[in-house]
Amino acid sequence: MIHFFFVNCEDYMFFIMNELVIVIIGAVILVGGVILYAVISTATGLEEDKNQNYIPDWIEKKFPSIFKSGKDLK
Ligand SMILES: [Ca+2]
Repeated sequence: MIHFFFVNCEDYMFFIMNELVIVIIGAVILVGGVILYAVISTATGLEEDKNQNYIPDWIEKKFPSIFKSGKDLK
């Protein structure tokens, strides 16, 4: 029913593009935040990082299929 709010196709496309941009920016901020947290927390010693790869070891242990290096961690 959303089509009734828009007079023409251009307005509708603009609305969709805005939504898409917001979602993409949100995803980038989320991923960037996780990477930033991983690097900062391991570099400052906040999180344990025995193999010195800037990924907190508990994350590597939790997702061994993504982080192959986590297999060596005990
Ligand atoms: Ca690590």
